[in-house]
This record gives sequence, C-alpha cells and structure tokens, in this order.
Amino acid sequence: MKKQKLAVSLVLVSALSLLAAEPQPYGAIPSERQLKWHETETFSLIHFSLNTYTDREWGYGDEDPKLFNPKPEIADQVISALKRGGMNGVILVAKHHDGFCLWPTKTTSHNITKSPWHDGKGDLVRQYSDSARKLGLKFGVYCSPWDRNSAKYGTDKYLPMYQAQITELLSNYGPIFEMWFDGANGGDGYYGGACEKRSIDSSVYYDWPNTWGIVRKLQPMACIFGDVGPDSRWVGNEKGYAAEDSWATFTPKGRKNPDRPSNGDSMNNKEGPAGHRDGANWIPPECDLPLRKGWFWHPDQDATVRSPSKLMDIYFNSVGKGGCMNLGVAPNRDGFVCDADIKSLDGFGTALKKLYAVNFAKGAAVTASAVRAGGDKISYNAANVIDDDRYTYWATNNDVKQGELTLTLAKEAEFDVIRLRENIKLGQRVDGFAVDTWQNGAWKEFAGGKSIGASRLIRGEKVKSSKLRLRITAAAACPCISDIGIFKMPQL
Ligand code: FUL
Repeated sequence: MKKQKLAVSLVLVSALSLLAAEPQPYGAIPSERQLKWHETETFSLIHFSLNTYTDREWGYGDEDPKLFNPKPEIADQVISALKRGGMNGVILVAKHHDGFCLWPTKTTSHNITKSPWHDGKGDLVRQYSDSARKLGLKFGVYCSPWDRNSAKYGTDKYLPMYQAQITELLSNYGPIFEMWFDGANGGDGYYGGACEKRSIDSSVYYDWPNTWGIVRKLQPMACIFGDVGPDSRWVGNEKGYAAEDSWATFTPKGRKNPDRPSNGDSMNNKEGPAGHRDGANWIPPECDLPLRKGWFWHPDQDATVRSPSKLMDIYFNSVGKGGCMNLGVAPNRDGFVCDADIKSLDGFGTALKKLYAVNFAKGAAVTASAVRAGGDKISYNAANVIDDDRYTYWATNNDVKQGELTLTLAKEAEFDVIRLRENIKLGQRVDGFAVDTWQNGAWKEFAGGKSIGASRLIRGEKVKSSKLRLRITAAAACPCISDIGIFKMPQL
C-alpha cells in the first residue's frame, strides 16, 4: 500500500514538473549570432568601386585602378545618411566581381594602393569600419567569390588567394556582423589578360565548408549570408520581398548535388520568399534590393530612387515577415550619397521613428484564455507581451495549442499597424492567427495569417478601438508570444 502511494506521488510530482518546465523548443532554432542578426533588422549594402567610374554594373576585370579617385573623407557622409535612414548596419562591398580590392591586400596588386586616392595609401574598408563604429552602426563585408581580374581564377591557385582575402578582411577591421557571399559566377572576364570564359563548379570550387569555417573561426558572431545560408538565405529576388507567410526555417538543396547545398549552386532559390514550414535549418530570409535601379551609381539613374513610401512597403515585406531588409546604397563618383537618395533615406528613417514613437499597447490590461502552469521561476503571464523584451513571453500548457490574448487599452486609440512576435529562441511555433478590434460593441477581424516568427508587421485600415484581441488559431506546439505592439502609420 505504502509502495503504491509512493508510486502515485512520484507520477504526480513528475507530471507537475513536466508542466512547470519551460516549453521545449520546436523545430530548428536560431543561434546566438542569428538572434543578434534578427535584432539588427535593417542594414545597407554599399556598392562603390571602379564600376562607379565606368558606369557599369559588372566590371570585366581590366579596369584601371587610377580611375578610383573620390574625395578623401567619404565614409562619414554615407554612414550618417544611412543612420538617419533607419539603418542599423552597413556592409561594404570590399571586392566586387571585377576583382578590385578596396583595401591594401597582400593577395593581389589590383587594389586601392594603385589608385590616386590618398596617394595610394588609402584603405576604404578601414575608413568605413571606423566610421560605422564611431556612428554606432554594425559593420560587415562582401567579398565576391567570382574574380574577373585574377589570372588564377578557375585554377586551383585561386582558392588560397580568396581565403587569404577573407582572412585579411575578418582579422583587421574589428567585429563583423555579417559576411556576404554572392552567388554570381558569370563566366567571361579579363583573367590576367586571358580574356576568356571560365566556368567553375561552385558546389566544390570554393570549398564552402572550409571557407565558411574561416568566418566561424575569426568572427564567431558574424552571420554568413548566401543563397543557401548558412545563417541567412537570399530571399530569391532583388525586390526586397519575402512571402506573405514566410518561415525562417529552410532546407536548402544543391543543384548539382541536392544533399550538398552550396552558395552559387542553389536549386531552391524560388522557395526563398516563403522558406519551408518545418525546414531543417533556421535560415531566415535576407531581403536585398538597391535603392536605385542599379547596385552601383549611374549618372542617369537619379530618377529611379525609390520613395520613402516604397521603402516602407519593403520594410513591411521583409522585417515585417520575420527577415531583414538589406538596402543597397550607391555613392557617386565623389564617394557621397546623392541628394535624391538622402531625401528618400531621411523620409523613410523619419517615418520609422514616428511609427514606433507611440505604442498604444503600453499600459493596456492584458488577459489570456489560459496561462501556462508553473510560472513561478519564469513568468508566462499575458502581460509579458507588452514589456519591451522580445524574449519574455506568454505561453500556454503544452497541450493547449490555441488561445487568445485580450488587450484593454489605456484609452481608445486610432491605429493601423500591429506588430506580433514569437520568442524565436523556442522556434517558430504558430501556424495560424487572427487579430480583432472592438467595433460598435463587437469583435471585428482586422487581419489574419499563418506565420509570426521574429516579427510580423500587419498594416490594415485605420481603426479606432479600445481593445485588441490576438487569436492563435493553430500552432505546432504551445504558443510562446513575446510581443504585441499597436502603432499608427505616419503620413509618408
Ligand atoms: C548580385 C551581384 O551580381 C550584383 O552585382 C550585386 O552585387 C548584388 C548585391 O548581388 O548577385
């Protein structure tokens, strides 16, 4: 009898401790470096090199370094424009496909020391990284795998040179938040005077596991961007748009060898906007697009600068779909961002600030249909969704996969933007949600969707309401919602 009682209480105790335990992560989850990347949200990709002077998008590789002659101090102007434009990081294209290196590399003579800039003693990577640090933006680099200048390209002598370039860039310029690996491998080029077409098999030629390994070793907190990740994936278009419902999880497939996905050899770029629900890895979408028509500055493209309201649209379709927005900015031949681009960046940055200036969810009373048991060590309370921490969260018991949160606002508010977040440390769990507002004494659906993830931004019709309700209609594991924000879009 005694034994039986003991067994029953043991079962009870373990059942209770199971309940009290934190929710288990669901599916693939982000690494520490990816969490930091998600928090960065908006950054910029700077294309400024010999192409700026030759009016081309892809240099052939035979361009004269003497053409590179901007004003001496240029980075501060660009980076302050980015900062005012709402960007939290900057990635400099240190070498584009034409092979010209914007730092005094030891790996090739086709570099900035051969230019008249600072009498051949300049280092643009240094100037940009110093300026970014000074002005409080994160710094990253792009170093094109394809090199149309080098005679070594296509032979087995190229990879050591390329890896040495990456090593220089990651060793000498302080913390790097992202290393950008481009997928283009076009074929023809100068190649030290050979002027021919050279094709490589990018699934093996760049030895990605070891090349990525250099980044991991030298800059463990740097995210690696590429067609297939491994940390952020190309969204699959240069329009800056992820899918309406986008998943941070993705299972990359190689073209040549499906089981060995590699940058420049991806088979499923088309699936980049949506990702894969229950994909094998956490590889969120990075949504890149140029502010102008081209990635580089061209004298006849001033009129193609995208407007602040277009940028806002892109922001909602990138950051607002759980990814990051990577906006290409192209300095002119002086090395400066032109007035038209500054105007647009300013407009967007100011609008973003105004958008988030007032969160109508602040001070709301929050109630939930159910709260996870055992929240004495960690609180799972409904009110966690309105603190300013993206990792404190409301959760239900493991077997409760639907639920509601109701916010009674401090006072009636007029709004048109809702922000939702899951605590992504525990994976992407929600499969369906809807948001309602209180209209004439009844709930009315404002919007709905499937994915939430790091950030889901919803822009709807302007409404006046004193209450807001989030309904989780489907989830693969108990929902862990970390944020509900309510905002009003400013005039753009
Ligand atoms: C592409 C490149 O080919 C473009 O020139 C540009 O650098 C863009 C960001 O990536 O793949």
